[in-house]
Amino acid sequence: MADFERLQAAVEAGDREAAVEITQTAIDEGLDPHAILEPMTEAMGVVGDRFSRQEIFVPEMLISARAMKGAVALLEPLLIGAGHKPDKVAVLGTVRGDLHDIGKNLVAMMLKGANFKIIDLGTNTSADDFLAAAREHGADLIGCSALLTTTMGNMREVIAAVAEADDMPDLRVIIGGAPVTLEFATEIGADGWAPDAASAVHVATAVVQRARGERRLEGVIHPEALAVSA
Ligand code: B1M
Repeated sequence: MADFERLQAAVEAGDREAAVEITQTAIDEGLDPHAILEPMTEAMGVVGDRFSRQEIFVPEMLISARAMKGAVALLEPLLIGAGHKPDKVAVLGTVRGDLHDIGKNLVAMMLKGANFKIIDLGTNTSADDFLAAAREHGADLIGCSALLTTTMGNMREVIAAVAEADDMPDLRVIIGGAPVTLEFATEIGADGWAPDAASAVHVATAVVQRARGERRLEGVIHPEALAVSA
């Protein structure tokens, strides 16, 4: 039987092989992929706390990230689901100066499952790169991720660049990442904000629907606003 405590411990210890093996067992048992993700996300929180207390350093954070990525790769087809028929395009990336990509990758997988075609620009993405990719692929949406308090400010550059690009009037921007709040999203003029990958799907979809005139919603779209308006 899949042991979630062992899965969390494996990711904390950076034991990729064990994380992959336990994840495969959980998949074979038919467990919900979102439930399988939980102990891994929990593990990254523990790793971050240990880093803050200087009990571990960057290399240990990195091997935990690799263990989680190895296991998440197995979950990808389940998170995306069958019958994927893209009818919206999103350009995703972690902002300039930031190398964290696990959360952004989860957002990408879940948006694919909600029929978004994803153009993933990876990490350390400049405003110019976001814009060029949006133009090239006729994107409906840009999704920016940031995990550092020192890089979340770079989301402003993306929003300013989109506002200046008068050839893409329907292009919208949603933002997220651990330090990014609704208050910050409001302050910088984002179209949507989501605290996690699952709610990013609802927010992204609603933002595109509003841009297409299919839905009326005021202000920054966020999960609570959607619950109220549903
Ligand atoms: Co870094 N790191 N790190 N790190 N790292 C954090 C973020 C930190 C909180 C650790 C800590 O001190 N407790 C801290 C930031 C402090 C701060 O700014 N407030 C930190 C630091 C300081 C650093 C360095 C500066 C360390 C150094 O060099 N001295 C350095 C910076 C490098 C850089 O980016 N320029 C650094 C480096 C790294 C590694 C490269 C070693 C590695 C990243 C590997 C990788 O991603 N490939 C790493 C890791 C692994 C972490 C922690 C431990 C885990 C991050 C993670 O993957 N979480 C992290 C501690 C923590 O998060 N508690 C930490 C799991 C993931 C599923 O969650 O990414 O939050 P998350 O994504 C969530 C939501 O935020 C949301 O949905 C996701 C899923 O539900 N979400 C979105 C994310 N993007 C979204 C976009 C959306 C919507 C929702 O719309 C578009």
